[in-house]
Amino acid sequence: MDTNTTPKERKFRLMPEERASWEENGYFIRYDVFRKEENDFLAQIADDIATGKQPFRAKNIHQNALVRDGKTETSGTYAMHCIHHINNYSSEFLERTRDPRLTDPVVDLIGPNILGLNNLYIWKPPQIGLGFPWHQDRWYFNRQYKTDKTVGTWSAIDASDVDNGCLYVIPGSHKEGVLDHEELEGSQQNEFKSARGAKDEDGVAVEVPPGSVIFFDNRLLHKSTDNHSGRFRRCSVAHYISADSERLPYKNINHIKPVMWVRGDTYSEKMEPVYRDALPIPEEQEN
Ligand SMILES: O=C(O)CCC(=O)C(=O)O
Repeated sequence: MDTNTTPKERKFRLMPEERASWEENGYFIRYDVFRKEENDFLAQIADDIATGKQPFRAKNIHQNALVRDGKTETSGTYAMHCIHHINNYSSEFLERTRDPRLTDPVVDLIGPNILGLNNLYIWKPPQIGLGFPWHQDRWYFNRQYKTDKTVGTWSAIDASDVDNGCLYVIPGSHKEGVLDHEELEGSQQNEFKSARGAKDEDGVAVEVPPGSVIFFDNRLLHKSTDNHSGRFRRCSVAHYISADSERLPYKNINHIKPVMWVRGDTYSEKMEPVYRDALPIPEEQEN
């Protein structure tokens, strides 16, 4: 499927000005990609997972660190930080990951055979939502896969601006290689390491309305700030990798990251295991 599509057949293919921005800046933005109803539907699924309304648990679900550490009290989705690998549990998120509005341009960037890496949903709740330090996603991917071909997509569920903790990027940083990453002193969420040497003064805020998608090179330095507003700043992040990549040896089969089939026909056994279906873990099997 899709392996032999021509650019003309791909309705949402990459435009020349987008390629120019991709090459020069390491990212481009598309507006009005997803309709409000589509994003509301997805957000409801995430909320239902977080609040136990789905008949399964997500394994990689994290509370906001201030709530987790007893520094503030709140509940429900107001207490959430994010879920990793949500398309491994939710067929709705998996469908979104495979949506041609996300994958058509990705074909033009890394080829027709595409797998899905980490897929992340972030709530960043009002007043307490925490930011992410400067980092390059490729630093993480380089520890798990041998490849040059990865693309990140960041889809805004809500308006995202400097008040509620939008993304910041360092344009052109994708050309400078991958920096060392280290534990950040005082980082409350302790989820991402920090790229050594990245400077705040080089960053630009990427404010986007709901329904927009930021496509970014996984070597692009990016961060986000805390949410100081009274609004949520929710987003869905999907990362893609070319199917001709290779997994690096892993020590513990239980820690192997799920990779999902997205589009195209071929992937080698070097990327196995590759999953086609979302496989929610029933609550009774969790312990
Ligand atoms: O959405 C955010 O606040 C940051 C997300 C991010 O940096 C990432 O997923 O790599």
